[in-house]
Amino acid sequence: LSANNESRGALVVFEGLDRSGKTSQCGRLVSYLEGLGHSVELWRFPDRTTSVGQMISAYLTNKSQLDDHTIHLLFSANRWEKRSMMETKLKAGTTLIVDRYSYSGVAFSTAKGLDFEWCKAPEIGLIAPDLVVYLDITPEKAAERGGYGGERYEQLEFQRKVSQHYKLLKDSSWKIVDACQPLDDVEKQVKEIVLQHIIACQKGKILSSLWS
Ligand code: NYM
Repeated sequence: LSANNESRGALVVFEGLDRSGKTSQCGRLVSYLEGLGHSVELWRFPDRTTSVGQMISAYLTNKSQLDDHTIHLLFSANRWEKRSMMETKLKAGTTLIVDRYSYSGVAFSTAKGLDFEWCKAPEIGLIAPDLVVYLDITPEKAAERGGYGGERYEQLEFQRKVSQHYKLLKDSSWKIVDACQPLDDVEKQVKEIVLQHIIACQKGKILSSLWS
């Protein structure tokens, strides 16, 4: 597949519980797509490099305390500050592989008890992914994978709630991949699904906005 100036890149988002394998799969996928000659970049949210991202990072590592609504809006602001760059890249033909997006924002905050519609509202108008790959793993299996780190939210009971809330966000852009399979099998499925979507975007699939 050769890059074509007329065609846009695809916005591919990976979602799933902590330790579902998102970061490994995103890395493998990007190397694979680069090998095929695609223009592709790996992004992640939170993007801890910006000043908003540094506030988020301090919160996640328990160096600061923030009201639940406040941190929710910071996660959203962190996506908004990258929105125009995201649009520019996609229109220039670069595919973006994004480790977490608005679905994490809503699933984690609603798991804390915040209102679902309130949580979705600040995400309205962000670019809608062409594809959401949900790496499906039970919270118990995820916990067995070398255990969680020390960040906020990385606890079994909380991950159970996140898992339930993710399910409420599933729409037609989602593809559920069984993340309990061996990594190589997950990788193979992911590659196939993503390639199909990249081709659809090259053929002129229209960019749309959340949540419509
Ligand atoms: N997280 C991530 C949220 O609570 N809201 C968001 O909008 C996003 C993008 O941050 N436990 C949570 C999920 C993770 C944590 O993510 C940090 P990572 O992928 O471990 O850096």
